[in-house]
Amino acid sequence: MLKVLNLVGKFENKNVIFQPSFERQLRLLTNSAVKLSDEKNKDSKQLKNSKESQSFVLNLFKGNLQSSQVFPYPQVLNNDQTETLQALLDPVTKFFNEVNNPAKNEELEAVQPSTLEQLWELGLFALQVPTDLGGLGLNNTQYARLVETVGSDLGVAITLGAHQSIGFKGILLFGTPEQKAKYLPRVSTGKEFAAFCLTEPSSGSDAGSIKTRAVLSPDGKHYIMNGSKIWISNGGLAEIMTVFAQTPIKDESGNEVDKVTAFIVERKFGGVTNGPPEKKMGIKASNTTEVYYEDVKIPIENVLGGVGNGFKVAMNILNNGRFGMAAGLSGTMRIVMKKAVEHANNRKQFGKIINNFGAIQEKLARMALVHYVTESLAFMISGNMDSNSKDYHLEAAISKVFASEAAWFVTDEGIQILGGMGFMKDCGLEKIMRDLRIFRIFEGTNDILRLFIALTGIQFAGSHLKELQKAFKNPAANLTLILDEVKKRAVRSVGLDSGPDMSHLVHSKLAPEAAVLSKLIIEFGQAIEKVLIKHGKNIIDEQFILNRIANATIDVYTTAVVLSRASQSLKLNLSSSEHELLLAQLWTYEASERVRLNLVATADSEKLKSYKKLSELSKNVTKNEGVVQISPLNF
Ligand code: MYA
Repeated sequence: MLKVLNLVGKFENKNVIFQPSFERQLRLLTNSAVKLSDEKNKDSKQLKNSKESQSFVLNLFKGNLQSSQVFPYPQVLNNDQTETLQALLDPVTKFFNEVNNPAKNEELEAVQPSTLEQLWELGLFALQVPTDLGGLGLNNTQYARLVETVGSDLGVAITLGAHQSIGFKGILLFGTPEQKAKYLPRVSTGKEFAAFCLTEPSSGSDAGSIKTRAVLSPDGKHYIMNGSKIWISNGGLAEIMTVFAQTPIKDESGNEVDKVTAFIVERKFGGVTNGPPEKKMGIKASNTTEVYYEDVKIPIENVLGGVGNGFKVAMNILNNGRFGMAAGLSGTMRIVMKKAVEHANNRKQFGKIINNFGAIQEKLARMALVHYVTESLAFMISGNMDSNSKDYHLEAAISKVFASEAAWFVTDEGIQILGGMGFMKDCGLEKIMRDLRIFRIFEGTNDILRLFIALTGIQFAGSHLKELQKAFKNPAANLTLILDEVKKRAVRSVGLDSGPDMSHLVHSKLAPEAAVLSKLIIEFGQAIEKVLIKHGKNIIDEQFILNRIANATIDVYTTAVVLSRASQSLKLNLSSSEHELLLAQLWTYEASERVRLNLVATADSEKLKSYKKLSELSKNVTKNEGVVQISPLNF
C-alpha cells in the first residue's frame, strides 16, 4: 500500500499535503471494512451496491453527495395524471368530510358496512391495481395524494392500507402474470379483502425467525401449511392473504435448511381460521386478529416470488408501502393543525388572543415545520419510486420514522394548545392521539428501523472501503479511483474541504443553507469512518451509537429534502414560497445543530461513559424487576 501511496505522490498536486497517519488510517479503515463485509460474506453484492446506488442516504455514509434523487424536487405527474387525480380527489374528499364518521366507526369497532361499500365503489381499495385488472391504476404520487385525504380517519386508513399497501402488494410487485390475472380483479372489483401475514407470537421485529411452516406434499403439487400469526390487520375480513412460512430447501452443499417463502393463501383453501377482533388502544375500527393455519393445502402455483425468497419479498413489500404512512399522516396532521389554529385564533386569555403569545407561536411554528418535512418526504419518495428508483429503502424507512413521530408531536402540541378542551372526547384529538400510538410500533418499529438505517449505511460505507482495499492490490488498473480517494482524504485532513458545491442545486435564497448541508455531508462521512475504525464489525452491538447515527441521518436527509422542495417552490414562485423559505431556513439551522451533537455523541468519551451508565442502570432495573431505589421514607 505504501508503494501505491508513493506512486500517487508522483502524480499529485504539490499543494496536497499528506498526513503521516494517512496510510495507517486507510489500512485501519479497509481492515474494518473487510471485517464488516466478511461478517456476512457478501462482498461482491456490496461492491456492486457501492458502485451503483443512487440513494442520497446510502451515499451520505461515504461522505458523498448523491443528488440525483433529491434535486430537483420530483414533479412526476403529466397533465392526464393530474386531471385523473383531481377528478378522484373531489368525491373522495367529500366522502371523508361528509359521509365517513370516524367516531361511529370507533364506537362500532369496525368500519360501518355502508362506509366500506362506498369505499369499494370509489375504488379506494384498488388504487394502484392496473385498470385492466379492475383498479384505478394510480402511480405512487397519485396514491400519496389520495392517501393524505384518507388520513382523516386512521381506522379506515389501516383497513385500506392493510389491504393494498401490504396485503396484496406482493402480487403487484412479484406476482406472475397468471397470479396477477387471477387475484388482482378479486381484490379490486371482486371486493375480497386482503391481508399481510408475517408477525407471529415469537417473531415480531425479528421477522426472519417465523415458525409457521409449509412442506411440499408427497405428489409435489401442494404445500401443506401449519402455524399461526398474530396482530394481523384485516385478519378477520381477508379472503386472500400473503403468508410467510419456513420451507425446507436444499442449500448449496445439499443440506436441508429452512428458508422463508411467501404464499398467496385463500381462506377457502380450508384450514384457515381467525380469532376474535383484538381490543386495542386505537385504530379500533380496523380489524386485527390472530390467524391460524391448519394443514392448509396451497397449490405450488401460489408461491410468490420464488421458493426461499420470502424474507426479501416481505422486506420489499414493507419498503414499498412505507412512504404511504408519511402521506397519510401528513393528512392527519393537517386536520390537527386546523383545530389547534382555530382555537389559537379565537381563544382570549389575559386580555389577548392566544396566538399572540410566544409560547403558542413556537408550538404552531414547530407543528408547521414537522408537517412540512413529512409532506415533503412523502412526495419526494413517491416521486423517486415513480421514476423507477430501486434505491429508496432507507429513505422510505426514514419517512415512516419521521412521520409517525411528527404526527405524535403535532397532536400532542395540538392538544396542549386546546388545553382542557383538547382532553375532551368531543374535540376528536384524543382519538387521533390513541390512533397514532401504533404508528411508531407497526410496519417495523421505529427502534428497529433506526438500527436498519444506521447499519445498512455503515455496511455500505464499509463495502466502499473494501473496494478501495481491492483497488490498492491492483493499483495500475485502479489509478483513478485511488487518486480521487487520496486527494479527497488529503484535502479533508487539513480541514480544507467545505463539501460538494450545491449552489446550482438550490434557489439562490437558500445558498447559505446549501453550504451548511454540504459541510454536514463531509462531517457525517468522517464520523462514520471514525466509528468504523474504532468498532469494526462490533458496531453491530453498539446500539447507543447506532441510534445517534440514525438520528443524524434523518436530520441530514430531511434537510436535503426541504431545501429541494423550498427551492422548487421559489423557482415556481408559488404563493407559499416565502413561507417555505422560512421553513427550510429554520429546519436547516436546527437540524444541523442536532446533527453535530449526534455526530459528537458517536465518539465523545464523556458520551460513551454515559451510555455505559445507561446500560448499567437498565441492568439494575431489570435485575430488580422494577424500580430499584428505596423510598425517600426509607421503608
Ligand atoms: S406488518 C409487520 C411489520 N414487520 C416488520 O416490519 C418487521 C421488522 N423487521 C425487519 O424489517 C427485519 O427483520 C430487520 C432485519 C430489518 C430487523 N429491504 O440479516 P439481516 C436484507 C431490503 O439484516 P435480520 C405490520 O406491522 C439484508 O440486506 N432488504 O436481517 C402491519 C440481507 O440481505 P442479504 C433487506 O437481522 C402494519 C437480508 O435481508 C431489508 O433478520 C399495518 C437479511 O438481513 C429491507 N428493509 O432482520 C400497516 N432488511 O442476505 C398498514 C433486511 O442478501 C399500512 N434486508 O445480504 C398502512 C400504511 C399506509 C396507509 C395510510 C396510513 C395513514
